[in-house]
Amino acid sequence: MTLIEGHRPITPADGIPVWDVDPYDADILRDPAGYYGRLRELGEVVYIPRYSVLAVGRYETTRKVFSDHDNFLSSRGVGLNDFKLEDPWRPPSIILEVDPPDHTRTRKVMSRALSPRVVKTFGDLFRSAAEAIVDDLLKVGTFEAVTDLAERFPTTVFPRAVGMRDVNARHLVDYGAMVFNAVGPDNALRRAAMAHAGEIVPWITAACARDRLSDDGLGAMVYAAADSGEITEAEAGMLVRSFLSAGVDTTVTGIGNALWCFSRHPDQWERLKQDRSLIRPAFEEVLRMTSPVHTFGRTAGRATEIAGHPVEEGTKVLCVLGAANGDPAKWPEPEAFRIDRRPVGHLAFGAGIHGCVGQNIARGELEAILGALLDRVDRIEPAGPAVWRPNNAIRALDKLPVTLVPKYGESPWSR
Ligand code: OVM
Repeated sequence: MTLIEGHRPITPADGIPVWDVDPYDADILRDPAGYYGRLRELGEVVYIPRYSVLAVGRYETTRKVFSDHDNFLSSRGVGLNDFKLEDPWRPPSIILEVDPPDHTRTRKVMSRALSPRVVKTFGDLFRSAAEAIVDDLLKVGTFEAVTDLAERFPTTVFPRAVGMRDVNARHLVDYGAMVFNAVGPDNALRRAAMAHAGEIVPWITAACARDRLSDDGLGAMVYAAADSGEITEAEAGMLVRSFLSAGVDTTVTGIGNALWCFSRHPDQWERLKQDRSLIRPAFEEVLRMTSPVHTFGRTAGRATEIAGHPVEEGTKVLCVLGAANGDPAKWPEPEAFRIDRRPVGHLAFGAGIHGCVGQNIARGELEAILGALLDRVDRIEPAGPAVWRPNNAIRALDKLPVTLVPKYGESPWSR
């Protein structure tokens, strides 16, 4: 037998539905609702022969597999490639692509750096940057929100929060595209993203060194853990790389998707204008509705089971977070965007020991953007069709033309 995408072909247990689909087909990635629905409908777990993987998309089962780090490993990669059989494209992440007990030590350092207490100190930076960008955009009124707002804000504030001395917004965004497309198959998307590797990877690696970081940012906090002997100097550099891998594309996508939701659901923007205490719940609903990270995988580290179906050791399991976040068995009227839904337990940040360690900073960034918009903007209107950008792991927009209609009496020129 030949190796398919670097993992061992499996024989699925009898009773597991076989589905001849390519989850990484560009049309599915652009508009995944039908794929999500069919995946949930077919069963608790399905077998996809094209990649010789299992896939789960019902809420309870997806949550269970995704958080069961004893049976379903991260150390063999969270994409289609099994790191035990094939070399990864870069040295594996020491927080994402690792299991306990190694994971426990690095995770502790990152949770300290990204704790609510630390994130709070970035409040003024996030607010002033959000206000300046929104004021700027109100001067033109109509603009392309992916580049001019969704990419611009995180690439302005995040390198400053990390304390990067070298800033290259384009490289940060392109590196994110590489990291997230890399978990998919060797398709055109992955190849196109990887085409930039020769220039970007060395730039990223260099930017993570201690002397390329200020002494008052998140990077310095990680290097302080090296000084105290908790981690090595090399590990500190690797953890800074994780900030740059996971912190840019995800928040760019969160902002873009939030603007997409509000421009398409003006009644919910009205509701938010009436009640600003809904800013945070509204962002959680954006995350549930759009699942910025739509799919991450795990590898069965031993013979186990999913919903009573036997699973052999070495099996890759796609956890389709986007499908779970739209499961009608969990979420009443899942396709309705309701900012007061308070979707506790959504899987957009994952679940379990690998649950997003940066979720507080992500919420802080979105709060700043939505707050600056609420202060100034009466309506967020579509100014053309939204275009989605297919990515093997991220559900993000490629183009989102919008018009911001200022509140009466709110002139950016007077500021
Ligand atoms: C990392 C990493 C990369 C991508 C995603 C992520 C969502 C982490 O390099 O540690 O978490």
